[in-house]
Amino acid sequence: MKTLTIPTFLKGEPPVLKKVLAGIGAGALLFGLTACGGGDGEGGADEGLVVGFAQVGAESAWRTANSTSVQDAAAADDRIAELKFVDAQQEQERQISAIRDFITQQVDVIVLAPVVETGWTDVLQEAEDAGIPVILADRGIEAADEDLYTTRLGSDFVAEGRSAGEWAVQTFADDADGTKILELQGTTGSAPANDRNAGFFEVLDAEGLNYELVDSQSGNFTAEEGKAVMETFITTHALDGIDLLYAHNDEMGLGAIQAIEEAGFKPGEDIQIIIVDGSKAGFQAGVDGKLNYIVECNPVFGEQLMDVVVQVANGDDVEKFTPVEEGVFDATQFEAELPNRQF
Ligand code: GYE
Repeated sequence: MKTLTIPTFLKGEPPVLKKVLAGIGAGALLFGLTACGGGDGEGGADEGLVVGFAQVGAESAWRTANSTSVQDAAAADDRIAELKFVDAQQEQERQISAIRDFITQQVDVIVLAPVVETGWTDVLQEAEDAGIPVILADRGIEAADEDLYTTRLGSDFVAEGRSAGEWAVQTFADDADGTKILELQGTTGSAPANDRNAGFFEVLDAEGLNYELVDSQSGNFTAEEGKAVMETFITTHALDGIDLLYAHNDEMGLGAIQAIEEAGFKPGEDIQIIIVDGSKAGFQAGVDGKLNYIVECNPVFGEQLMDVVVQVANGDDVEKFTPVEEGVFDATQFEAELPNRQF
């Protein structure tokens, strides 16, 4: 891979210009640029892009599939010289230091999957000051910072929440004494937790469903915490009379299913369950009759992301948001769909 030392007066320039300037051979030497090594051995501007990716962590099957998709796509893509991959273990601080390292290393493009929505202003401003474009992959950030990234490629989490809400309304419309709901939220402050909650209750309220949100807690998108929160729900509220569990991802839903079974109840029957993601394990639980509805969230967008990286590095116009296509699945579809799942 190529290491570049960029003079301060070039730091505000777009990456393409930096690359072109870096490739001017003798001129580059005059300006004090040094280039050594080389991804594909061609040297200069043809070497390919160096991309820094600050990933959330490895909290779920979705996340692992997403990391694999991005890493495989980068490795197979001649336009990419190197992907610097950082697993932030679900900690924003680690993502902030990863971005600062990417800036120091003068990567061409930074890809960030922000663990939470807020707290990005300073570090994204630093990237902008260094002339390095930032692409959000998967999760979004607060609207106030929308000028500090170029584009986001990922899911429409509000739409996912609405899909879950529409199924709940159809399923419980005739429940005269009111539908009692438990919610297992994703990581507090994350875009998918905020939006999956908002879209779901927006539909329930708009459709006038008679419901009560009995409890709502974060299980941090992990099976372990999902199970622990479900155990607390069972201790606090018992399960008799609870109609529906809405889990913001597969892992928390699968953890909750264990807790429900250990308490002597039948998941999918005594309490209906919605999950979001749609991993193999999630679909298998559906085939086994342990959950009732799956809202798909698609992590396999590595190749699409590489196209966006190249467009952004070239300074092309890109949409501010590109949604990934996703479906929904009920009990009649679980078995047929299971073999199609990629993660
Ligand atoms: O649903 C969950 C993961 O941000 C869409 O993060 C992603 C979510 C996904 O931990 O399983």
